[in-house]
This record gives sequence, structure tokens and C-alpha cells, in this order.
Amino acid sequence: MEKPMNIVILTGAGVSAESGIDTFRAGTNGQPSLWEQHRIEDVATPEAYARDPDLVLRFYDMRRAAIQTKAPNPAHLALARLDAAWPGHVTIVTQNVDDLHERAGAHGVIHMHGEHLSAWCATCDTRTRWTGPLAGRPPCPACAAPTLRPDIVWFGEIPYRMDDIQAALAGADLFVSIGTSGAVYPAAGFVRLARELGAATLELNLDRSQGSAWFDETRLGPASEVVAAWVDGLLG
Ligand code: BV8
Repeated sequence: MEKPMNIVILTGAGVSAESGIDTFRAGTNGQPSLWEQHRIEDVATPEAYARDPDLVLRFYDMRRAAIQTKAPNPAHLALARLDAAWPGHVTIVTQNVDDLHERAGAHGVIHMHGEHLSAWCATCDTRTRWTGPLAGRPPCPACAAPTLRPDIVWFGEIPYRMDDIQAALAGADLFVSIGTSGAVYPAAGFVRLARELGAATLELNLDRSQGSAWFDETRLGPASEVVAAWVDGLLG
């Protein structure tokens, strides 16, 4: 009996676009994109947080509140279906900081850039599930210090769980990239690593990405359609 493939799936903002969450480079419904409304260096760097913590905390409070009004779309649901039914290993690595993969039913999702619904105390290093605002400097539930920050990997900071990601890529037979522009590293380099490690590579995206040339195959279209069709094809 042939060994079922181990699949590593990398997702980006494009997988949540149809849930109404802005991508970084293209807003939804004609709205300016996230990075058109705010300069990265003003809101998503440790330097920005040191310079103007209120601006940064409000920026993440706005996004944390927004994702709680959104729902998973057919792409999230299809990946959760694959996660549940595939006989081989399925590892979902996401650059997204929303919780839509989990709300669709996926397990063990690796949030390499952190999560909106988690607060990190700069005093006692405790991470706490968090759904409310942080701009008011609420006390840390563990040490009561008013030093909670978004549990988000900002530019210049080291992504989370890189060892687990490297291990998953080392065991991958298939690497699939969904809804990402391939503009941010180290995530944008995973396709080359996966290839070097012998995996087949597939891109599912609305448009060609900066890394398209590295993929054996690219299927273009909205994630809700191309991801669902891909999963249906695999699960037969
Ligand atoms: C680090 C959390 C050291 C914050 C984020 C090498 C070369 C050049 C630069 C660097 C380099 N190495 C490091 C850097 C610096 C930097 C970087 O990459 N800068 C870029 C701008 C050039 N990287 C870092 O600072 C990283 N840290 O390198 O530490 C290190 C490295 C390795 C090991 C140890 C130490 C940290 C980066 C993480 C920053 N935090 N997010 C927050 O969310 O506020 S990054 C953030 O931006 C997202 O998480 C994501 O990663 C990125 C946005 O990209 P996408 O998700 O792809 O979204 P985008 O809008 O760009 O594209 C959407 C795509 O979807 C498009 O292709 C579109 O066609 C498609 N799409 C749209 N709609 C749909 C769709 N597809 C399907 N269906 C649809 N409906």
C-alpha cells in the first residue's frame, strides 16, 4: 500500500480575504489595503511600539475586534476537511493572525506570525487568550503588570516555531502555498526549501505571486473555489 503523502500547507492573507479580512496589499471591496492605511514601520515593528505604543495597541485592538465578526470561508472549511480525513500528515502553517482556520475545525495550526486572540506580558512572559482591547493597559492576569502587548511577530522579530516548521518541511512530500504574495521572509523562502528537500510544490492563489516560478504548478482563482476543488480532488 503506497504511503500517503505528508502535506505542508502555507497560508497567507488571501485565504481570509473572502471572509472580509483585508489583505496587506489589496483591500476588500475597493478599500485601501492594510498597508495603504498604515505604514508597516508605523504599526508592525518593535520600534513603532516603543515610539508610540498607543497607536500600535489601537491598531491591533481594531483588527482583534474585527476578526471576531468574521467567519471561516469555504477555503478554511476545505482545509479543515483535509486535516480531518487525510491518512498522511497535514501541517497547516499560517502567516495569518486570525483564528479562522481553527474556527473551521483545523487542528495544530502553526501561527508563525502570532495570533490576535493572544496577549503577551513583557514582564512575566505569560501568554493569555485575549479577545478585548489592550490600549487601556489592562493588568496581566498572571503578574498584574500593565505590560501586555499583542502576541504578534513584528518585522525584525523572529517568527514562532521555526523548528517545527523546518521539521514539517523536511518530512513533506507535497508543499502547498495558498493566498500569499511571497513578499515576506522567511515564509517566502519555504517553497525553495521544500523543493531542496524533495517535495512537490503547488501554488493556489488569486494572482501569480513573487515566488510563482519556484512552484511545479500554479492554479489561479479565489481560494474558496481552487482550495475546495483541490481538496475534493485529493479526498475523491
Ligand atoms: C525575520 C504579523 C529574522 C503582523 C507579519 C530577506 C529578504 C528581504 C527582507 C527580509 C529577509 N529576511 C527578513 C527580512 C525582513 C522582513 C521581510 O520579509 N520584509 C519584507 C517586507 C521584505 N521579515 C521579517 O522581519 C521577519 N523576521 O526575518 O527575523 C529571522 C528569519 C528567519 C529565522 C530567524 C530569524 C518577520 C516577518 C513577520 C512580520 N509580521 N504579520 C501583522 O499581521 O500585523 S508579516 C504579514 O505580512 C503577514 O503575516 C504576511 O506574512 C505578510 C503579508 O503577506 P500575505 O499574507 O501574502 O498577504 P499579501 O496581502 O501580501 O498578499 C495576499 C495574496 O493573496 C496575494 O498574492 C493575492 O493575490 C492573494 N489573494 C487575495 N485574495 C485572494 C487571494 N488568493 C486566493 N483567494 C483570494 N480570494
